[in-house]
Amino acid sequence: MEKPGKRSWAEPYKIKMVELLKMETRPQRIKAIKEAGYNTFLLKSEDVYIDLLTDSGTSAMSDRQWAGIMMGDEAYAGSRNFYHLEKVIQNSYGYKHIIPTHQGRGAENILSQTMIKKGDIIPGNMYFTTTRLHQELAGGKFVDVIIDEAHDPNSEHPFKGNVDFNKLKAVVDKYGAKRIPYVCMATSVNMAGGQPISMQNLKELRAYTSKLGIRVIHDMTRVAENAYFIQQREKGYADKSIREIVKEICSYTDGATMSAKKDALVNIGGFLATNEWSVYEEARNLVVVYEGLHTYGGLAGRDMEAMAIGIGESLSDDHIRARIGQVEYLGHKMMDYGIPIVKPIGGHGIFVDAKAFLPHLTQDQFPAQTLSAEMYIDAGVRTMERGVVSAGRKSNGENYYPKLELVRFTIPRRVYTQAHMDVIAESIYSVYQKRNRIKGLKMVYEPKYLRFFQARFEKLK
Ligand code: PLI
Repeated sequence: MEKPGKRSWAEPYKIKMVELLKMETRPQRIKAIKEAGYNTFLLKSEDVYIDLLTDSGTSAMSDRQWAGIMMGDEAYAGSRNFYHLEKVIQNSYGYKHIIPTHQGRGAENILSQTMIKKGDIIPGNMYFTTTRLHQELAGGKFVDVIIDEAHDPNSEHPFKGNVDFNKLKAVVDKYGAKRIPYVCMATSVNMAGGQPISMQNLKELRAYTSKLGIRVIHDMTRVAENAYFIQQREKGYADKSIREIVKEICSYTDGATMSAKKDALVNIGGFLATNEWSVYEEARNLVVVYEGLHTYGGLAGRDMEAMAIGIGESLSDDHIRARIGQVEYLGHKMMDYGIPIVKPIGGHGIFVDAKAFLPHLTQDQFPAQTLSAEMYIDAGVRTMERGVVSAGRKSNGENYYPKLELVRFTIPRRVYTQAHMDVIAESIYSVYQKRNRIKGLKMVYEPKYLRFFQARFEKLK
């Protein structure tokens, strides 16, 4: 028998409970996606076989987290679980003041209302849908200052989440530092394909903004995944733990918004963090208007306990290695089949380049939306459009036309097995083989905000 070459890794957990899946027939799936207006957000979950819509709130909690759920202190004020969560966030991330929120966008709303005035400019390393909308609703304007490579699916730049200082300086020169309340810096940039920012770039960002008196606010939704890429790719970090790297990242920022539904391994929850007392005071005042008292912020005590425990688990090196290892396994399988994907492989999913996959469709025929629907029809795999539909419209009504027209195959944490990854790769290969015959879509219903969630489409004849 041949000796193994590179040794395999395996998940650092075993399975104690399973959730049974149902697989519909192809005609049933064709009917279901038509009824859903060719929008995977409008499918019923029970009609889905493998659900890669998002990694948000879809991860499997550990036995310890479930035990924490039983330890919920459901007091209206001053729940023991809040103080536990506060301590874990302060120790793990280093931020001083914490306000829990029901999820990430709750924190974005409060942050935007606290910091942004009408006419303000918020530079950021690529937009995120809910983040930008809250900035706009508060009267601000988002300006993209990410490096050009982030918009190129084929660029192999190891840190596509980096800020381009020429772009940032141009924004400062044009508008003046006084109109910039903060730079919105995301770790593991979602819309670029889960791409990391380097520690070096972040240090330079800190030095540059400090001189001008501009804050850095951290969208830390997937900070542990970013830390993994720093550990693997950046000089000087190979021997540092994920925990140490995460803490260093946070130390170069003034505050953060967090959707704990991703990295932190819970089904619901988020928080706003700040090192400034005055920001905390204002935000603490607003949270009671939108979320709930500042010691629960829209969460049950048990949710805060699960989050406190999940944060600890998310910072384990073994966890992150297996999590990103699984994403990379799927990515390499797709590349072996010749599928055009965003490179390098990102942290939370595989992003397929729909423009390259369906080159005969124009962006107005929604290639990514189309491919996402086709993936569901082929094998019941639910994915998400991240292209022109997600990008939405500018305040003047014009469509944003993003360079990236992607379908995201998002991998929930600790949920699916390697065999599921094989099924997904085989399914996309089968769709790829008949790509020339795939027709595009037209939008027949468009909601005003975040249209990708509820828009409806029909097949072009
Ligand atoms: O979905 P929320 O409200 O808990 O979080 C909003 C949010 C903020 N920032 C980033 C980078 C996100 O990825 C994010 C939510 N992302 C979702 C739902 C996703 O499917 O990627």
